[in-house]
Amino acid sequence: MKQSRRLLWTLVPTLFLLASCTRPSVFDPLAPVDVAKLPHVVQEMVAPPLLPAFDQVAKGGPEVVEVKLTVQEKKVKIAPKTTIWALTFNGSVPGPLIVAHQGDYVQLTLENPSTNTMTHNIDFHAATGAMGGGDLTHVAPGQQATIRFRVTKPGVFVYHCAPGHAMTPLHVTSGMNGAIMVLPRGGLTDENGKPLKFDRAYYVAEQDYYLRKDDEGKYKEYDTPSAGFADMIPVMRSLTPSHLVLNGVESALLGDRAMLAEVGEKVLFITSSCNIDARFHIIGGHADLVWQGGSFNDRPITDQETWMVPGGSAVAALYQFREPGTYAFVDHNLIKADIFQAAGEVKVSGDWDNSLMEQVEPPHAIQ
Ligand SMILES: [Cu+2]
Repeated sequence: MKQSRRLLWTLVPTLFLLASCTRPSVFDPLAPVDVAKLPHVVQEMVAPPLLPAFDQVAKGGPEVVEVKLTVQEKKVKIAPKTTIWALTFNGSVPGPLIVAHQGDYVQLTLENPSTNTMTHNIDFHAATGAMGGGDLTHVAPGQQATIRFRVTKPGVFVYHCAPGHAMTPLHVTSGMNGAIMVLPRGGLTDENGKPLKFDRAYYVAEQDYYLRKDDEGKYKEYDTPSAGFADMIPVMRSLTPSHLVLNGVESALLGDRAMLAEVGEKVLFITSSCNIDARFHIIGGHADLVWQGGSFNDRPITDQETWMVPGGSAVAALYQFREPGTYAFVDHNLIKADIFQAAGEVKVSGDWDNSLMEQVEPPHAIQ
């Protein structure tokens, strides 16, 4: 009896020590850090739906991720008979997806070339203070500004131009919005808290435009970007977009521009809508995991048919494709998908699995 009690007293501290050693250390994204001593990495931006090169699991401690966004005011044909003055970050709608890890700093340079006509800025929903950086980045044509902010919350978040008052929705609905993904340093975890790797990732954003037709029923074109603003306001007041598309222009994600995947792959979709509510659905499958609200601090919900993206936010969803074929990627307000053009495609290659679905009889005359 005495011996077993002695053994117990020996074991208890050992077990306690072991437990404390195996417990994962909690990363404190607010812990003081000497920013001047952090390594810098330059992230080369790419146009959506693609993402820049990144590590799913951070290789070391926090770093400063340098990103440059150049404002481009440019004419873009968003539909067969509609050409607009798009206001863009780096020329694409949405702007490029930025990727960092929790606790990193994003050092963002916003450049507004002298060839542009308007003042722009950028508000990051992933940042804290100063209107998300918007107050510190108002740049007139010919100016640039740089901010550095710590990404303390892991998740997906939108960024957008926010010059103030009516200019904010005018710039956002002219294309000036994008998203940032802040990964946990140890990477994503599934619904059970277990480490999760994905094979590919795509960024898809819904874009609403508010354009006016002329007396002949044609969408008006303008000589300068701001010339159309007065016409946009009354259309905006109806809260009814004239155009709704995915990734800026009709057919941006259709046909030979469809997103690609292979059977068995886990694909992470970062979805956003900066202004209006969206509800995404991929026809012929299920989102195995959805980080509702966009926070990677929360456990993902499972097996969702459709996920909501409230205007002004981003949400991540993970799909494992189990059958080959072309999947329609839609806003499942089907009026948005099929009367407007808020639809894209994912083309999945691989072998068909009859155990999941099989055509028992092709369509034929009723007998
Ligand atoms: Cu702007």
